[in-house]
Amino acid sequence: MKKLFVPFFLFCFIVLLIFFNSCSKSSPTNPQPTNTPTPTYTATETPTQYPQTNFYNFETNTESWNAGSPLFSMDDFGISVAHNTNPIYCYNGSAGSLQLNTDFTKSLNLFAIASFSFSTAQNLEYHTITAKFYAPAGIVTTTNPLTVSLYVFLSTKGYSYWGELKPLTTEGWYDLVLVIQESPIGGDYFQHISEIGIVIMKNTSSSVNYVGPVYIDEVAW
Ligand SMILES: [Ca+2]
Repeated sequence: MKKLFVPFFLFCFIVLLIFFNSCSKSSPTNPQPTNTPTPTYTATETPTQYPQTNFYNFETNTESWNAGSPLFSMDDFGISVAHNTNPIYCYNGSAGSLQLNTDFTKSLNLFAIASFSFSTAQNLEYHTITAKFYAPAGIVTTTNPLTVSLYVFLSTKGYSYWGELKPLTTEGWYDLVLVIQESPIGGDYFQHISEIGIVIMKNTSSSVNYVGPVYIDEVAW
């Protein structure tokens, strides 16, 4: 039964991603006055982003990050997390990083996730989530590359919100960013985040058949 959750979960993510991409495209922009010498109104100020005060550096352990999501474990798919101390894969000379062991050889394995689940839902409106991600040589390609992104998830709504999908085309470190503004119209979703994570996606036409680790470090928000 567990295997049924993977395509379903993936499908939900993709549907929600498309929905919120479409929402972002319809966001209003401030018109530029062209012939009015004195503005008659003051535009709404851009809300201030909160400073990043939460840090996961993985210096001594995995800091309660998991493979998969609280909704499902990825253990059955050969995907797991471990603590890495090889300095090559620790960002900026730090002592540790999070190792996510992936397996993209199986037909059902179209993604791999490392996540952190909050014991109580968090208000992440106006927070910026950042992370460092290391792609080893074996997982990169320029043809139909895998992508990596940060995401946040609300288990109570079954709702996810993703950052930019970065294609894994070169070996090395990637900067991941997810800027969270106000919640979508009619909701306070971003005030009740239950999980954050990093997801690696593979499309079905990709020829990448990688089995091995990727690395995550310096997650902050
Ligand atoms: Ca570190």
